[in-house]
Amino acid sequence: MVLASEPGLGIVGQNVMPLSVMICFASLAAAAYAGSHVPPPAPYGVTPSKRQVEHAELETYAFLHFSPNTFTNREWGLGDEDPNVFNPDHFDADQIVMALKAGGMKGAILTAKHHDGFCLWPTKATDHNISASKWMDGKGDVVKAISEACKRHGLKFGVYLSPWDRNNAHYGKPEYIDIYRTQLKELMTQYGPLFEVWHDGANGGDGYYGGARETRSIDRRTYYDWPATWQLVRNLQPDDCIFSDVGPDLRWVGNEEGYANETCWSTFSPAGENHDQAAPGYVDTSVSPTGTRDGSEWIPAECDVSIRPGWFWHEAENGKVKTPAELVELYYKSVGRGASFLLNVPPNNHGLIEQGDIDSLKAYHAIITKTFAHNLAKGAHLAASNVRGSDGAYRAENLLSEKYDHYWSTDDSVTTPSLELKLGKPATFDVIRLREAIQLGQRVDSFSVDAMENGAWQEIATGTSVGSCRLIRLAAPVTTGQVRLRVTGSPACPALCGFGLFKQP
Ligand code: FUL
Repeated sequence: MVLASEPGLGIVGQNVMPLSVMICFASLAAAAYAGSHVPPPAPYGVTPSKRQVEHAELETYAFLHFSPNTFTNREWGLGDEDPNVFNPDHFDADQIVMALKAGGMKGAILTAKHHDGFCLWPTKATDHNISASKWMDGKGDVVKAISEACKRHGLKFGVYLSPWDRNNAHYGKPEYIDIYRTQLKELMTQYGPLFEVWHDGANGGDGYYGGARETRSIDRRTYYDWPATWQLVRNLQPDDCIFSDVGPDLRWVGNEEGYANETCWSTFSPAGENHDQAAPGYVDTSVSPTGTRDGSEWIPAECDVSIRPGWFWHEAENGKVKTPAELVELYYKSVGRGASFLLNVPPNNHGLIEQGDIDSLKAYHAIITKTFAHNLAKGAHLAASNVRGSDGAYRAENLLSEKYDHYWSTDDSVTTPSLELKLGKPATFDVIRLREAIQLGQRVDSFSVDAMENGAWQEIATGTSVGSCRLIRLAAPVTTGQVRLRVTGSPACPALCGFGLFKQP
């Protein structure tokens, strides 16, 4: 079988290459490269779906928290807000999306409905929606506007739909599940292809609830019948990744500060708070930042964080926007640990992104772009201790391909190989990047990188989990003409498709 790889297409990284990994997942395990007689390594453990591989390539994308809270200066609206409070006087979806794009964001996830229950689109499932506000004479649709702007500017679009609804009179009763699913169905069918749907674990408590003004709690494990609810997403948007505390496609990393654990597995065995069946809002979050080595499912971590202290815009926080250096740090601690980086950039009460946020995003993106613009390992002469079946299909040079379907691999019995790179002339670098061919599972347990210094190998870095991307920043720049990668632990022969040496500006 021929792997449908297109020349020049590969892992996106930050502005490194255009997107696309075209792999026939179903038959990959049994396939060999065209012209190769040596079968590829058998997948190790659980492997990602095509939609998960495509999602991993995005690396960074944005959250847009926008709701009545933007106008009432709250983080969690009670649900009794007058729809007329939602009144952005200069709403400009292009300005919002272009600001995200300037920050290198590859997609945007809009809070179509937050806990306060106000829907930013004219849903038929509740009157508490945008058509009840005077904004645009009740003809506005923020979901449509943002989704179309994303399309215009080449970003993917996704939605956050809060399961908790502090406005709805039926919340907590069976009727609400139909309402929630109707809303989900509308979002899945009216706004084009979605790349992610976000199901928050925050759920239940006090609220307006149609005037009852009481506290309502639900059984987080059973109330939504999540398998049936998610089937609806699968049926209507098969390429849409479903996020929740427990996946099924992406897991919450367990904190809202935007970082994963240094060792972070894309595999995860979700467990409930009492080590029983897990559900959104009911999960043992102590495992979430690390994942589970050899876990039962492929559910990589997503690191969500706001560019400001709050999720919603508050005038008082205009001076508290994260600095470019802080955002760069978060990039290394999320994307650089095999997770994705979901950065919230909330529109203000005019319906615009603040200039201070834009400045920070741009400067952050400029640093990341400059850092990864030039891979100093490109063009190196490579010598591997072993190549699978001595077959060119698995040659060492594939390590520099940045394409999942072009990887360096070894014989099944060789699990701790090494590879030397002769750079041609000495180069100075302070960032190392490694990638695994994740369609074959997460294989590598640990690795080391050495530099030739004064005629002897010196270990300059060690790491554990790799997955879609592993970045290591060195304490100080290293100058050398020879680098060595050693896989020091792997339960199966490794399959690596990316190695980079970079210099931070
Ligand atoms: C949390 C919510 O309660 C916050 O308001 C915010 O939406 C954040 C992303 O998720 O659980």
